[in-house]
This record gives sequence, structure tokens and C-alpha cells, in this order.
Amino acid sequence: MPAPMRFRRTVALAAPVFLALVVTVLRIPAGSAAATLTVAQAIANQSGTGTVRGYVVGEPTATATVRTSGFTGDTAIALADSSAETSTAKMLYVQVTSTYRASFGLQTNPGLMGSAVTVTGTLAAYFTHPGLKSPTAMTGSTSPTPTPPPPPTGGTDAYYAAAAGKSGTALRTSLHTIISTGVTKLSYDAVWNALKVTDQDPANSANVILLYSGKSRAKTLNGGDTGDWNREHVWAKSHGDFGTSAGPGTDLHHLRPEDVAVNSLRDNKDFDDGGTAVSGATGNYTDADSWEPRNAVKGDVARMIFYMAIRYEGGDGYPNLEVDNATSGGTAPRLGRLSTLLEWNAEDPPDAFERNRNQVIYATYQHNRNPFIDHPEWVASVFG
Ligand SMILES: [Ca+2]
Ligand SMILES: [Ca+2]
Ligand SMILES: [Ca+2]
Repeated sequence: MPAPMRFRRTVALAAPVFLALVVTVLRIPAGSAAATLTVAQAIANQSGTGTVRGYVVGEPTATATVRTSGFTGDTAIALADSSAETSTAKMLYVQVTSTYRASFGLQTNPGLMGSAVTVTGTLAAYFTHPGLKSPTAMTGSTSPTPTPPPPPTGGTDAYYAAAAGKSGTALRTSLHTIISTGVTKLSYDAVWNALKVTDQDPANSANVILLYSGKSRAKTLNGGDTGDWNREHVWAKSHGDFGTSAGPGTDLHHLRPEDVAVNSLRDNKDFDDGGTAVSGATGNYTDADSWEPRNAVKGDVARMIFYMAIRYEGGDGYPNLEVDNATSGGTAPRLGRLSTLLEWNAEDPPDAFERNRNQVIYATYQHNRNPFIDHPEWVASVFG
């Protein structure tokens, strides 16, 4: 009889200590960086809550299916201990709830692929596969570290050597060859992250500057919802119907971040002076057939259009884009109005932002330049 009595006393005395230990152990995963789990550990310990760090390797859509491109949604990501992992057995499927979709959904942020993410949540099966559900915290890099603004190039004479001394049609032909040689074409997905670098707000590295509205907006708000920014084709893609496959539809020299709603208002209109004030984009005007951007980017717009006209001459499987003197819309590979664009080029010469953008596209992405940013005086020679 004494033995059980002693046992019960021992339990009674030890219980508070035991409970304190349990509480301490349970708190470690949420409160201590040292307890952050690898993906392999999270796969092996599918119970309770945990914090896991891993690399984004795709979008799980079924138990054994993880998409690595052409993402279909923002609701799930797969993490692995290696950014090169291809075996779904070594992936943790992470539920992305609404709070985190704008920043961590792959359809909205395809550039997340390969980047590290740390997530806290319930370690439980998702898609009938080891997973993490109901996240309470997600952190990570949602865009690549921007390339530092390149140093001044010290001149582009070597790049344009073949055009030296030329004018008119000869200049145009020479420039076409120069800017069409050795070009890297981006995928439309890759454009998102490129714009986060080319159009970074010089005053806030977390933001991009929107072309027409001039607003500074978080890089992470790329997407299609109200308040997001998306990829504006300054040469409206319906004018030549070139779509978004690699080529004119993904050419950074005429792609700019713009507010979703403002982009929709610009639609596929030609450029010209006049109209009524645009809501949400101070200094912009529009009427039934044309769009007038704010003064600070009038020249930028003109030089983008002039670049497109000489980059795409119809000889490389793409439409021959040409500037005309109309605002007639339509699907013909034409955009206007030439006389207005010539004025805008003269009124708004290239500034540091536009020059930096040209240099970043050349040095980091496409390896070709917009000659009319380097030499705005060539506009009159080629198009005047
Ligand atoms: Ca008009
Ligand atoms: Ca400008
Ligand atoms: Ca052309």
C-alpha cells in the first residue's frame, strides 16, 4: 500500500515542473530561430506547429504534381532544401492563405522561384502530401536583389560605331542591325522581376515608379487586382497583334509598370495631345482615340515608340511595326501620332531615370540599347 501513495505524491510534486517543460518545448518552434526546421525535418515531423525555411521550387497542384512554370494560382507553393530539387518526395507543400497570396503566390510572383522563404504554420498533409497549412507568418525575398545601378558607361560610341556619320535611311538601317544583334529575349514571366529592377524608385528600393501616374508603388504589388501594378505595353500589343510570347511583347524597352486601372484606361489607344483628365493619373489626358501622358514621360513614350519601329522591321518573324501620323487604332502594326511624338521627344529629353533604365536593360537583360535615349537627335534624322 505505501508504494502507490509515494508514487502519487511524486506525481503531484512533479506535475508543475513537467508542465512547464512541455510549455517550454512547445514554444521553441515559434520563438527561436534555432528551431527553424529544414524541409526534410518538416516532412519527417508532420505534427504540431513549426517554422520551416526552404526554397520555392514550384506550385503543387496534386499529390505528385508541382508546376515550375505557367503557374495557375496563388494558393500553394512547394518548398525544398535545394532550389534545384525536382523530386516531389523531398518537397513540402505549403498552403498560401489569402493574407500571403499577394506576396507569395507564384502566379502573381513567378520570380519567387528559387528564392528562400520562411514560413510558420501547422505541419499537416496538404494535397495528401507532407505539408504546412494555415500559415501564421511568411517572410522571404519576393524579388531578386536589384542590380546596383551600373556606373556611367563612359560613352556608347563603340556600340554605335557602325552608324557613325550616317543619317536618314542609312542611319535607320544601321541602327536596326545594331540593336537587333546579340539580343536576349525574355519570357513574359521574367518581365515582372526585370521591371522591379529597371523601374525601381530611386528614392525607395522596395518600390517601382509607375509610368503614367508617376506613383511609387511596392514591387510586391505586381498583379492583376485593384491597387496592383502590371506590365504596360507602351506600344499597344494589339497594334501588330504580337501578344506576349518572347519578342516585341516582352521587350523591356517599351514595357513599364503601371497601375492596373490606369493601364486599362489607356487600353490600346494611340498617343496624341488632348482629351479629358485621367482619373488616378494626374497630368494624363485621354479621348476616344488617343492618350496624352504626363509631361515628364512624354519623351520617354516617344522614344519607346521610335525604338519599336526600328527594332521590328518585319524580317525576323515579327510584324514590321511603324509609326504613322494617325490615331486610328486597329490591329495593323501601326501606332501614332508621329507629329506629336516628334514634339514630345524634343520637349522632354532623356533624364537620369530613363538613361539608367536603358543601361540596365543593356547590361543585365537584353544586351541591346534604345538609340534614341543615347542620341535623341537621331529621332529627327530617322523620323523627321
Ligand atoms: Ca485623340
Ligand atoms: Ca522624361
Ligand atoms: Ca519597323
